[in-house]
Amino acid sequence: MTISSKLAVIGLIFLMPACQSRTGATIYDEPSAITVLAGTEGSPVRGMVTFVRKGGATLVIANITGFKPNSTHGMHIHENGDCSARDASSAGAHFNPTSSEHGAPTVAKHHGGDLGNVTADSKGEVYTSFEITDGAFGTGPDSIIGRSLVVHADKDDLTSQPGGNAGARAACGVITRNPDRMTYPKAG
Ligand SMILES: [Cu+2]
Ligand SMILES: [Zn+2]
Repeated sequence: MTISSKLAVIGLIFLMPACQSRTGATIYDEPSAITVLAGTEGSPVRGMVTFVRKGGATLVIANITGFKPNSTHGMHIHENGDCSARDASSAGAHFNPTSSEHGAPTVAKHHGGDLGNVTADSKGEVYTSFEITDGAFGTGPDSIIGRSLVVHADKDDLTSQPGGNAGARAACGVITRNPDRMTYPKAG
């Protein structure tokens, strides 16, 4: 992304009073959570991911840069809201409130924090949104607030235990409530 297009995106955030999502609901009216991803030591990966509750599902909106072109990366919610370690090992294991096995978010057996993979475009950037059935924003044991989001150096094979063999942690961010309902408009 060029600097001018970045400024345009930032401008949009503040100038669009109530962006309509594709389903017609106003995303700012829904409970929302957000994380700012910072690269682990030596990693240029960074970004912002928002989570918006939509009925029984959670819309995940990911804007991440710094990957190699056309590469695929596992993304998970991890149990500890702690990205302080240089390799983000402090984030702990996958968030797993139901004591399940690791898997794809679309199959029955998966960790509550399993978000599958994101794929970077030719510029190494990810602009995507998708829905998951997990992602409560409350204070119960299934709440993602106070957990962390981790993107990995490698692809999640969606099968290997306990973490999909997704490799090193490329970036990490603590998930917090999003009282300002801030989000990026979906690109593309
Ligand atoms: Cu992970
Ligand atoms: Zn998992």
